[in-house]
Amino acid sequence: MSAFAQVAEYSAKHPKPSDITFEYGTAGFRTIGETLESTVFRAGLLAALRSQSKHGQVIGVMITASHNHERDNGVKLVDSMGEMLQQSWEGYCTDIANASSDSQVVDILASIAQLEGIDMSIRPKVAYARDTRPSGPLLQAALEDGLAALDVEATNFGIVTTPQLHYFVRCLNTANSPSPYGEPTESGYNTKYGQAFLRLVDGKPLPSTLHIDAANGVGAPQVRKLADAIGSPYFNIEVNNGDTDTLGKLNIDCGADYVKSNQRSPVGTTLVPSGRYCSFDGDADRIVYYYADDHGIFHLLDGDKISTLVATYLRDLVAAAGVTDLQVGVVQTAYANGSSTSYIKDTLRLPTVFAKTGVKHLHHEAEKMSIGAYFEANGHGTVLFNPCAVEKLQAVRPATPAQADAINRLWALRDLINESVGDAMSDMLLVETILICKGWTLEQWDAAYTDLPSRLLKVVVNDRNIFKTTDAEQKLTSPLGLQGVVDSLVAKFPKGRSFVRPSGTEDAVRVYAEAATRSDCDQLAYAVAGAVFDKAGGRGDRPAE
Ligand code: G16
Repeated sequence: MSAFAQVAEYSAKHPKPSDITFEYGTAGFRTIGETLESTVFRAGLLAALRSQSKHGQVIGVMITASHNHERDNGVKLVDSMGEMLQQSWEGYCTDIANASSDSQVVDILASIAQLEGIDMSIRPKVAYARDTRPSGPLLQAALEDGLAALDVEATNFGIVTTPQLHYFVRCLNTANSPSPYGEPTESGYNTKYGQAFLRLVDGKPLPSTLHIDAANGVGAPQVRKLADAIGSPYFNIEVNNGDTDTLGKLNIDCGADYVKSNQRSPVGTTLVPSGRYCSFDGDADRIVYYYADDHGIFHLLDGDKISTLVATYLRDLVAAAGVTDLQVGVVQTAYANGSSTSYIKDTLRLPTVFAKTGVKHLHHEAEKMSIGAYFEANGHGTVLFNPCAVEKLQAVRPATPAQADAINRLWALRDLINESVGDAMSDMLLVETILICKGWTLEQWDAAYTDLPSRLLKVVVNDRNIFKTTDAEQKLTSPLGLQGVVDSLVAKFPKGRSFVRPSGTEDAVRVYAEAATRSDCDQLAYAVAGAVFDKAGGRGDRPAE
């Protein structure tokens, strides 16, 4: 009997909407939740094939739309080391999602199996989870049909954060290796990261309460469990926007994306000078910090501030450990504030490279560095230790107690960091560790450099697919002539910089601008957004200050 014998029958239960073309974008498929049943079913089929192509290793499937509106949902595949799906498979995902009939679904599976030389006798293994969205149960049922159609050995991790699922996948696939990543359970996750945190902060002065805005998403229950597991005044938290039961609250006027884009505190949070605040996004893979100064002015500590803090700390520890030839580097995207890039290059004297938006792109660049810190300005990122760096650290024979301490701290930091993907909870513990060890307030952290004023806008257009970019998404090649308009607007403002790119997670075009003053920056951002609206089929209200 063919391995795909049952697929057509199951597929008939999840017909594809004829009027939608799906695309595996920045972070998998994302659109209105109810329209995604066929796509999630088919993602289950592909996850099975991917597992077989990896000789039966576990592949993850996460049902989430992260920072997007509650009515949206999405699905993405997690590769065997907990990283994002290998890019060469993204095309398969798009192809199968758009197959117009059940028999075409089967044909595409058969052709992938042949192209990839897959041994269909291997039993596939898939681990899956979802966030708190109302369309989650419907999509989960579709996924389970996809897994049943190919007789997958499936593990349901329930409602967890996206980075927790990435962690579980890595744990499952390294369980019998010389370096197991950890226990693939929520409590294993909390114990691993919690214990590493306590090892690093032990004996230091206690910090004040950290107020966490959980975007009314899955991060709320999970960070409470983490705090219970840590059970120490070193992690004294208060969770705001932690309501996952009331419909219509997820990511609304709160969460990391709202705080970063609007540069203001989330709903229900009144900032008190010297208070400490951070926001997760809806599936807790991003984090930003913020505070109010003595005049009540809001200050944001975004992904750039996190990467510079972390890179500085790692650079100093590597120097104290006396390891030669071990270079800390930083990966950024075009959204990185110009001041942060100058600070990394000129003050920290660390190498920095640019990648396209999407942590999958940054991750691959960071893998090339000895110790690579990658963060998008929106607060999505992590740190990677490359195997050569690990070997060099293992080879060091410390000559002094200070050197031994630095090496121990580097190992503990590695245990504290979720190397599979950007993770708000692990990143938060990392930032907390560094601040506690340095005895710093958020204001002291912020003092390293001053951001150029920046603005991020969204423009809704008839067809965002006409927008094509080059040069790490900093220049438009289509629509023809629009880049020239952007360049002429940028030239009018001192320290001006602006770029336009289509979102891969929302039906919109993003406009970023920065300039020497707030007023110049806003003028530039709205002028570019207006040009996009006028010249590329803007819909709804024309962007205006
Ligand atoms: C996802 C990706 C991020 C990306 C963001 C926005 O975040 O994982 O790497 O920066 O989307 O992407 P775009 O500008 O293409 O819409 P999340 O937190 O929504 O998963």
